[in-house]
Amino acid sequence: MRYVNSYVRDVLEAVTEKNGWEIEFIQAVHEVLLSLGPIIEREPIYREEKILERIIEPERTYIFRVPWKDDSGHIQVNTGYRIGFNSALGPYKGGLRFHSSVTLSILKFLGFEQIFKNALTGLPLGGGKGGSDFNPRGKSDNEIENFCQSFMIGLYNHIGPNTDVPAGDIGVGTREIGYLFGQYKRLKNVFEGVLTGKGLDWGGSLMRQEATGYGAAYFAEEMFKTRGESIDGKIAAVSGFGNVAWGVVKKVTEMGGKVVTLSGPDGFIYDKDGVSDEKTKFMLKMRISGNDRVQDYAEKFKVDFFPDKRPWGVKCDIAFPCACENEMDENDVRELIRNGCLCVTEGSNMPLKQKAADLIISSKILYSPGKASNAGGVACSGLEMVQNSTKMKWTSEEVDRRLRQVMTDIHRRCVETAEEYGTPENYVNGANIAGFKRVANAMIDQGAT
Ligand code: 2IT
Repeated sequence: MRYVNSYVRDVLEAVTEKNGWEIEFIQAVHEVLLSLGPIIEREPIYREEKILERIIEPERTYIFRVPWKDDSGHIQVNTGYRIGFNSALGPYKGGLRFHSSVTLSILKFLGFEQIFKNALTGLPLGGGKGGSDFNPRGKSDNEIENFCQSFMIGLYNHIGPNTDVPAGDIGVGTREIGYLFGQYKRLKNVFEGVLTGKGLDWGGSLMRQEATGYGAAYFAEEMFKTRGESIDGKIAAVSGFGNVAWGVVKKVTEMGGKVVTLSGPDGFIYDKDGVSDEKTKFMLKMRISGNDRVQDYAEKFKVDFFPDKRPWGVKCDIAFPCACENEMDENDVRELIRNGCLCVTEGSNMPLKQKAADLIISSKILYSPGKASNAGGVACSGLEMVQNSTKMKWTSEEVDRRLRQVMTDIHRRCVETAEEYGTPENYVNGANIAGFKRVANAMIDQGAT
């Protein structure tokens, strides 16, 4: 089990008492703080400076009403949120999630994770997250636009290219970013890089769509290299069918691997021939349809569909959870181990329940936490910000080269830090300690903020 330092224990007890009902946030705080024992022990200054007490408290949180009119003319009301969690390294940066499951706890967990993820990229990015409990499923394009415009009325005063730069997440893609951006421009009378994930003709970066999935595949490749192996010839199980899964499928296939599963809230599909080419394009159609179901794939390509099941019982060499938080439990991990899985690379944020993560860490499986392996998305957002502020546009080769470099650097940082703090091959400790160190030191430099 993990070594628990007394300062870490005290802070965990306090946060649990204070925010006990925020289950996902508490889970994320445990996941990070339980890794920090070795560095906290070595550097008493973090305790003296109350870094843990400060880092678990968002710098600011906006919660606002989002009224909008549906197609039948009725007023609907949702809750909008934007959390600026930590700005020690740069403007708040992180996505907006539009999903029925969104609560303050979900966004606090995502914002907290984002701090360390963004720090790991080495780019000047603080951590933030936002969104709404708005459910895009079954909504018309007109309703989505109405909602986005109203959401931006609640938000525009609190964001800006040097303050807070939101992006997409679940339920927020290029279309939504477009509506949000258009409304911001109108309200502020300025065309500036306030959001990332923009369309390619109006400030977006090439490769941003691909970046999260490609980054995860690059990270998995780096992990395999440490064991003299590669993705080439490997079978991959992927969950989800959205933006992250799409990028993973494309890059893994290009690297010579074969992706045999995708999943949705309705179940999973098994495609023994592999998801590739036109099937990959169909993933985009499924996403845009707003139906939120993967069975359409099985019907279209005549492959097996397993209703209400997750894909982790399928025999695979690599598992890429790319759907949502807490999508894998202990039993799933046991199945993967039993079937000889070599590597679990997280594409989504905190997909493993705490016990599932503990089990996998104690196994020999290569395992990377999302804050390391899915950092390619936000890293590319950071590159979009650079292009916006210099009014330049880089080629896809240029962006991809930088993305790959960022992922290789994150991998190296994780490996070196895990070793330095006495837990070799533990990517969770490596990622948490390396990310924490950069943020904590910046916080100390900047005084009691
Ligand atoms: O979870 C994530 O890293 C994102 N949704 C991307 C955030 C960003 O600012 O690009």
